Amino acid sequence: MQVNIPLQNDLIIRAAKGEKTERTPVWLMRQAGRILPEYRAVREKMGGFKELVKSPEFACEVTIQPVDILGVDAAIIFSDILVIPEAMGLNYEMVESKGPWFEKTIKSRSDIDALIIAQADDLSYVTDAIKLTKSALNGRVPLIGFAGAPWTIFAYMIEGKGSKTFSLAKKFLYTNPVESHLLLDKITQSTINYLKAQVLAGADMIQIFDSWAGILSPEQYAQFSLKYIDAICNAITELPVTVFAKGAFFARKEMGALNCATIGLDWNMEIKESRLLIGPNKTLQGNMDPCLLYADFKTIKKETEEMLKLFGPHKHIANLGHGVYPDIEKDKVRCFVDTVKEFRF
Ligand code: 1CP
Repeated sequence: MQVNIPLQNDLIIRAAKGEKTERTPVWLMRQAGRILPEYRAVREKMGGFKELVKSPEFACEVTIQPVDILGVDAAIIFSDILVIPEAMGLNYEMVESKGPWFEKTIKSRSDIDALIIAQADDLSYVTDAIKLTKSALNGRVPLIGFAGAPWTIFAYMIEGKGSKTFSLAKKFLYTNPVESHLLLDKITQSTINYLKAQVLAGADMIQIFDSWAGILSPEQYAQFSLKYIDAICNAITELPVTVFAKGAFFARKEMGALNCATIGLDWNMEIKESRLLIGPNKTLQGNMDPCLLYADFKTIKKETEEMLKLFGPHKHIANLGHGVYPDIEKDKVRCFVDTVKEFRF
């Protein structure tokens, strides 16, 4: 059952809705796992990444770690975007220090026909983790649910692993456009079922990660990605949705027209220009260069304050422009978080 405890800190929700807030809220993409030794200790105990993702008690524990240790204004459920291909019929392995690997990939129309449309029940381990985490958070901060954007999921399903260029996935777009749309449509339907289940389980916000947006041309992006993100935004209207499309600087104007509350910016997207392109209505999230956190404390503080001033006092959720890198010291992350929390306009 959904836990209905009032939120003690709802800054992020209010900022996403465009309401005025006492200060700018802050969280970090990829804050759970990666940087915290406390995460690695739990992962060690579990034996592997997938075991961790599939056990709600441990997923709950590592989801809450950054709230306790870093003092962020939101938790993000510990899972991965690749649970969707798996639920549709493509099993993945998470290879130590290499990343994801799919034994089977999509090569033809019959491969696409063999995939199922994922239903809520296929991902009950994630919704169970959300319910448990909501109850354990006890209203301290909101819980963010998430999914990959259909194009980014498509890219892994065709490629079978990470890639710098995802040229196999792009080749499929050029050589099999009809089949590409069939697959993107199946992923979109699965993602909507999955996100609806996350909402029902108690997520307070949703983020869509289009990590490989930037490798498409503007025309391809409109046709093969934005169209499907638009369908998801039109289906998930119960709570604020954030769309983060890494590298899609060319689509900012179009993103301004999506039926979502917040647009995530990466660090290449100039803040004032993004506001002009996206328009006055959306909340913006981001967008510090993750590498700033390699700098000294004084520089981190100064640059973070500059960023806050450029975004202005409202309709901003502070974050990095992409996920925090695994080798960043946690005190540097804390410096970024504390600078945002102490800053007043
Ligand atoms: O060794 C480990 O413990 C595995 C490392 C790891 C972790 C901690 C992976 C493998 N996934 C995750 C969790 C994860 N992934 C979260 C949970 C919460 C958090 O970290 O805060 C989230 C939100 C994701 C999202 C995700 N997974 C994205 C989108 C965001 C982004 O960074 O662009 C992507 C592209 C993935 C795929 C993935 N999962 C893991 C890796 C190494 C990758 C990237 C593979 C590649 O190189 O393409």
